[in-house]
Amino acid sequence: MKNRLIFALVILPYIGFCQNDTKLWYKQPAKVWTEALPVGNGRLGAMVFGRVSNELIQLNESTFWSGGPVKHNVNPNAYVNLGLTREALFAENYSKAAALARKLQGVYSESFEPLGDLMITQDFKNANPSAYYRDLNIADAISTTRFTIDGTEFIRQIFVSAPDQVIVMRFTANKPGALNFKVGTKSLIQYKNSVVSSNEVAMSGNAPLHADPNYVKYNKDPLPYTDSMGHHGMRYILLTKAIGDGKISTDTSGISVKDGSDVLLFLSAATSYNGFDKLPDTDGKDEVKLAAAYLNAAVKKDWKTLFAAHQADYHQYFNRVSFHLDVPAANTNAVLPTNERLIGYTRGAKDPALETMYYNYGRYLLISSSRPGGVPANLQGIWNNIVRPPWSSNYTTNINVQMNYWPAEMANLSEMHEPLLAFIKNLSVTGAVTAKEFYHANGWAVHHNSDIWALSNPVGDTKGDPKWANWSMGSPWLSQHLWTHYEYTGDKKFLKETAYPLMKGAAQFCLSWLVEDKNGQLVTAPALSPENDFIDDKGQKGSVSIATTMDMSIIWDLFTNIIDAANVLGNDNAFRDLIIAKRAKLFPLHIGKKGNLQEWYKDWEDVDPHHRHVSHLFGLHPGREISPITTPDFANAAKKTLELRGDAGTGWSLAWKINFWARLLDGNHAYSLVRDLLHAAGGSAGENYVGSGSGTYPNMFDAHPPFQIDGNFGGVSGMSEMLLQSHLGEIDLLPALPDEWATGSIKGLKARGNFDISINWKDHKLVTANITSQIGEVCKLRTLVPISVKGLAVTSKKSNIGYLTSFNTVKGKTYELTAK
Ligand code: FUC
Repeated sequence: MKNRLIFALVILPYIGFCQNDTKLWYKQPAKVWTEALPVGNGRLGAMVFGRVSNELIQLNESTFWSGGPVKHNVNPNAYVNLGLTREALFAENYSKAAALARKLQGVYSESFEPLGDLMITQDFKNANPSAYYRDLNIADAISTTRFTIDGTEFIRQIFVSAPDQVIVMRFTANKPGALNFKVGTKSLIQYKNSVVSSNEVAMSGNAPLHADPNYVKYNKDPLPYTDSMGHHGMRYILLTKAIGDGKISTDTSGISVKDGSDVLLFLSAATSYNGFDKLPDTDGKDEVKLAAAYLNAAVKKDWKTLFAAHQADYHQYFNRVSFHLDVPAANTNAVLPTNERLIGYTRGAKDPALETMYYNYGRYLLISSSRPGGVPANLQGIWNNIVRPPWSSNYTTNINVQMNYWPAEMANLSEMHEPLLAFIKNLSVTGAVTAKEFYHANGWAVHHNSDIWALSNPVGDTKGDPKWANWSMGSPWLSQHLWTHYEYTGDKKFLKETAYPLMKGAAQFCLSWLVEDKNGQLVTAPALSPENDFIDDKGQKGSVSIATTMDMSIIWDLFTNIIDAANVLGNDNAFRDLIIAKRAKLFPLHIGKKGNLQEWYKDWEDVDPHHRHVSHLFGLHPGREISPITTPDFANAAKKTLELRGDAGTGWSLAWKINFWARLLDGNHAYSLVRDLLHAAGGSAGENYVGSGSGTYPNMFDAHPPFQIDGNFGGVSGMSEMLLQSHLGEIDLLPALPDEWATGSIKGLKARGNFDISINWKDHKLVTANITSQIGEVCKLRTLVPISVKGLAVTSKKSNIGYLTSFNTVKGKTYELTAK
């Protein structure tokens, strides 16, 4: 203990580790998956365990899913039952409506599959390693494992290159000839190993043709590899090649390296996935050719060249933003290995650098799991080691996939949003068939589950609980991302050619889906408030009802965005006017008897008042219908709702609540949820971190539990919203700064209108800010103190909250603000 203190207080400050916010490090190898370290390039992912004699690198490829293109018209009875469900709902027979709603359901989504394991065996004859260390350096996107055996230091480094599309590992020993190891591959999916050449091996096979979700237990074969027609799931291949000194040889068990000292291992993988609508076995890509092309190009380059290209690529994204908080003088927690550091933090240590590290880590994870041209980050990003993973590791649209992308624009990673935007386009194709065949509706519809095949029907197979399966607001909610992308970039071509037509399609679905209640107001029926249950005024429990607040808020949001978009584009006025008229008839928000924002059509009780979903606050975040600035009464009601719901929740629920409290301009409450999200999962001691307790695993993955990446991303979004908001047509600087973040700075955030923002603050007060106007929009600022703008004669006007300052900007110019 004494030694540790001396190390912490005397040595580490010199090496600058005290403020460590870019290195996850450990003194022992990973025992379990949530201790292993994730690396990735958006397409290829690896989990590095850092074991000494039996290293394990678990591998993923983002397009490797079970199944094939969606087969439509899976439930021809849906439309008739939609009518019957509505009849039951308007007759207030909610249990009958729930039973009928099941009859609207179709097939389940497919699953994201693990590719395989790379096993590295290094026989040290039971000698004990000393000086063991492993880390993940998120400033450079590289992981290192280092240890010494019998006086020889062994180092293994691994990164995943986006420019070269391969995983590169380097093995070194600081004594010539000391490097002896074997490399083998295996998979939980059907596979076969073969030899390609004297230094290259291959593993290949097919994904399952279908994978039942892990909670579906009634099918005889939950994981078929073929059907009666002889179809197969997509093909995959993993190529592994060693290059270096020493003697390298191969056989079907893998690659052997003898008497080397510096060896590179290249991993290249590809699948036959060829788009959401193509059969991957008969109409797939040539995965062998693809993987070989990546590999053969990469092996011609040396480590230095490959690493330099990787650095240049990664840094262009990661270095856009830097977030700094002043650290208390004796921050001894920050010098601990990450697992111990999380436990210290959970026990109450102040460690602002851990909070900024969580922020940086979320940005790292987004850059590593979502790249233009690829598929969106799923429930686990691109990291999954289970064949029937939790919730199929799919795209869940009643909160999760959207949360993955909340930080994309504001944290200056707009390009990483692209896979989701492209996916939405795919969904509009399958969703048009679903809308038509299930409901005889216009436009496109998406329900709560999807997959790489852009599945859009309500899942559940007529047996699923409607409270999740029948939620139908996927298309309007996802459309918000199209509008947000435009708002941040100002890209009118994107708005005109891509976003607006898709948003309009979602609005057309909503117009078909809405019906009039007896008061002539437009309502949704069936309507869910994911995944909560009510108790109606007769004491009946149910989940399927009419016009939930979430449904109405999502539709209000889409309609408002459509109106704004049509005004920007200056066309489609007739449709805009129709939407204006319909928006005015939407069933409105209500304040309940407890002073809360009403969740249901009527002021009913909740079966679980502390339910993890708080979907009825959609209008507060990610929507813009509710705000203390524009609608103080509804904002107070939203606050009451949050108080009644309580802070506790799953990982993503905690993350969402950070965003809610930030939007309520309550930085201290948001901050206390940041602390909850960063809890070592499994209780304050953090020892039992597998499978219980929400918060953060030792590798800093979010614990739902189990691992779900949405909490990591929602956390970044929430922390950004504490420092900058721009959803109300103005840029609010430091809207929810907590007491604990008294002094700090953030550089490179984005605000809507395509402004780059850097802010410095001291003793809880704004000091200076720099705003670069990328497209020359008018800059409207809200600050808690009056400001001056260098070179401009502007005055700050007092407002209901803080001060407003407005000025015209010139494209490309930076404006320097100073607090008065
Ligand atoms: C939603 C949530 C669950 C979980 C699942 C993947 O249905 O209610 O908590 O996050 O998605």
